[in-house]
This record gives sequence, structure tokens and C-alpha cells, in this order.
Amino acid sequence: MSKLPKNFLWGGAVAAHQLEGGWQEGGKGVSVADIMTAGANGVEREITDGVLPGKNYPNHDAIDFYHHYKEDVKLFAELGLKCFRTSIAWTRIFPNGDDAEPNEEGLKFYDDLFDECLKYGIEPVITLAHFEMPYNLVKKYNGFSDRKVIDYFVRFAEVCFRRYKDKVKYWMTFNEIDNQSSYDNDFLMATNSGLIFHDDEDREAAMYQAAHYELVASAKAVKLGHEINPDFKIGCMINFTPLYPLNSAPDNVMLSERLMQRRYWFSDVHVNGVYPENIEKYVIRKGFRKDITDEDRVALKEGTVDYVGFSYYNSMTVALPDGESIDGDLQPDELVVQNPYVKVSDWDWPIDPTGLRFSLNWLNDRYHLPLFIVENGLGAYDKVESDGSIHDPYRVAYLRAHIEEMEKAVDLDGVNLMGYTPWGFIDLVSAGTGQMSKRYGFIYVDKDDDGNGTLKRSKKDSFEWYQEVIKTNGEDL
Ligand code: P53
Repeated sequence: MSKLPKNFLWGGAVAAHQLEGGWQEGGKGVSVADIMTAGANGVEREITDGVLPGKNYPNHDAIDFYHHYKEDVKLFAELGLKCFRTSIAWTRIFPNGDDAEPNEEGLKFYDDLFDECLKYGIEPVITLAHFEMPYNLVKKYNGFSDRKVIDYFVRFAEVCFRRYKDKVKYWMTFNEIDNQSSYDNDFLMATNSGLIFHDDEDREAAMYQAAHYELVASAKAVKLGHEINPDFKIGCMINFTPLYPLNSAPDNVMLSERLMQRRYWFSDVHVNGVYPENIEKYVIRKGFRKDITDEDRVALKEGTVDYVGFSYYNSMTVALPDGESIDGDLQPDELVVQNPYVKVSDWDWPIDPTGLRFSLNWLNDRYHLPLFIVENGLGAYDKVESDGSIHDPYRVAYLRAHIEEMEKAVDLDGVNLMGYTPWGFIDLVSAGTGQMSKRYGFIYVDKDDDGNGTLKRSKKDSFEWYQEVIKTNGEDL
């Protein structure tokens, strides 16, 4: 007997900007992803002032899914996917973000893509904004620091909801909206909110205001979506990284709780339609989020989500440095320490399968909504053998261990889980580093970090393994 419900949504997840390429085709505008250069392992991507000559922008061509989607979706069907999570590139629909009319060629592309999926019985699961804000909105309005951008996002959402209302049932508004709790990180601020900092601005203040506008935009979109099609299931999407205390020192336990609050208020607002008390107190004390209206509060209440989508890659561990106070200025990223009990990946990401069970329990206890694991996986270097085969037991080991914990959460802990879509199940451009060589896929794509390669697709050993997992509804791991 399978531990998972019969209609469990086994799938795979990607995002438009990381696989489509065709950055100037079909009338597409420039997005914030198009101005990010390739970094490397341990080397940050550069965010340039527009597209500059002589720089390597890996998202421009990516794996050229824009032209390969038919053969790719055929492979996804062979893999046995029940659902396919991707995003709609905002700039294919509204090239500048503030255009008067949507771009028909862009809308047509997703019609064709969704039809291709549905032909094989693959359910599209769609993120509206996955790190792809039109660059014009960044330049003109400084992204979500301007209230006007709420309307531009809602219009984009509305156009998509109306156009695809009979093809797409599962939606998410903003990908990993809580990443910006790391407000010192340029990449996360640009990809979440379109915020690019030039001098000594108060980043934390800017984040709380921009995130507020995003949450209002999300809530308005959710409300509208439910009006357009009452059968829609519209979720939020958070990067769930449990923050463990390094040890049982009371200050560290309190620190872990405090940093969880500073990270998960985004989903609190999405789910409950109100700010949690601790954040309300904090923003008032600090003078953040000055612009919040009564209409905003009503909008938040009226647009709560149907489910909680989340990515899980790892836990993190935190400790309060000597002499610091829990009520002082806490810069979350500076409080992260190594967890002596877990190993790390080649990119130094901790590997903690139990953390996934912890996450499912925590989210279930806090929100009492269906959950959807929409990203999980291991970025790794793969080696192509002389006969073309790719042996990736490390990938299978990572995923197997996580699926086991997921099944315990459902079977033993009663978590209501909708599905599981491993990240980057076809190799694509890494968001964090811009590398091709940080691979997550069951499907290998022949392309290297300098952009060379035939783009040929081939199956890794893990392809057959995941095929069997889906076929047996997670029994045969
Ligand atoms: P890459 C940071 C921390 C955790 C997840 O990440 C993150 C990021 C941003 O890099 O992003 C999510 O490609 C995101 C995907 C991304 C994936 O995790 O850096 O939703 O777009 O590709 C994996 O290894």
C-alpha cells in the first residue's frame, strides 16, 4: 500500500528564465534575469546596468526550451510526470511591465506549451513571478519600492488567469518571496522585488515596504483569480529553510525562534491575511513599512491563499555571538553557523533530509493548509562517460532520503501534502550562480558554463529511478 494519496502530484519544477532562452524572441522584453552574468561556485553573479557588450548572460539562451519544448515535454511524459511546474516569463506577456496591451505572441507560446502538456495528461503548475520582473519596472520604478507596481503585477496576473483559465488550475504568485529576509544579498533583493541598491540605503526598511506591496499585489491577484475561476488553487511559495539553534543555550533557542519569525511572516500574511503581532511591533518600532492603508489591510484579508507551496533544500543553524542581544540589530545571514551534524554539498549547502519532515510538520501545525513541495534537489557536478551514460547515485541518494522523510510526514504525522516536484529535473541555469555545471536533472543537457554544447538531451541513471518512483506512487524508492 502506498503511503501517499492516489492523486499525488509527482512532477518536476523549473522556471522560465532558467530554461527557455529566446530572450528576445516573440516580442519578449528584458527581465531582471537577463542582466545577470554568470558567476561560479562561490563567485556571485554580477547585476549589470542593462545588457552590456562582452558579458556572459547565461539566461539569454539557457537550454533553449523555447524551441525544444515539444521534444522536452515528450520526455517529461516518458518520465511519467503528473505535473510540470514552470513559470510564465512576465516579459513575454508584458515586455516592459507597464505596456497598455499584452503581447499576443507571448500568450500564444504558453497556450502551445500548456496544450502540449495536457496532451500527455501533464498538469501545469504555474508560478507567476519567478525572479523575472521586467527590467523596465526596475529602472523606472525601482521595482516594488513603488506602489504602482502592484497594479502592473495584478494586471499581468489577470491576463494570465483569464487566458489560461481552462488549462491551468494550480498557481503560485511570487516564488520564494521570503528570500528577501536576507536583505543584504543583492541577488535576492533584485530577483524578489526588483530592488537594486546603489548607496547606503536602509535595505531592511526598503525590504519591508517592497514586500508589503508584493503581498498586497499577491492578495489582489488571488482574489481576482478566484473570481475568474472558482476552481483555481492559488498558493504562496516560500523558501522554507528551518533555522535550528546551534545548541540548547536559551539565547540560541530564542534566536532561532526570532529568525524564524523574521523569515516566515511572509507566509503568515499570505495565509492569515494579517501581519503577525511580532512583526507589527517590529516595523512600528523601527519605522519600517510606513505606507500601509486600510484598503491594503482589507485586500490582504480578502486574498488569502489556498495552499502553501515551498522549496526545501536544507536547514540552517544559527547562534547568537557573545555579547549580542536578541533585541539588537540582527543581520540574519551573519548569524548562520555550521551544523556539526550534517554534511554539505559541493556548493556548501547542508544536506538534511530530516529537516524536510520537520518543515512539513512545522508548516502543517502553523497553517493547517494543504502543502506542496515545489522544489527539492541536489546541485551536483555530473560526469559523462565515454559511452554517453551518466551515473548519478548521489542524486538518487539525496532524493530518496528526502522522499522517505516526506512519506513519514504524510503517513505517520498526518500532513496533507498535494505533491512533490524536484527542482531542475531537466538541467538548467542555476539561479544563484548562473552555472550550467550545477546540475539537478534526471535529464542531462549538453551545455557548459561558457555556453558551448550541442544542447542534446540525454537520460541520466536517475531518470529510470524517478520513473519507477512515480509509477509505484513512491513505494519503490
Ligand atoms: P540554485 C537561494 C537559496 C535557496 C533557493 O538554486 C534558491 C536561491 C536562489 O539561488 O532558489 C531556488 O540554482 C529557486 C530556483 C533555484 C533553486 O532554488 O542557485 O526557486 O530558481 O534555481 C536552486 O542552485
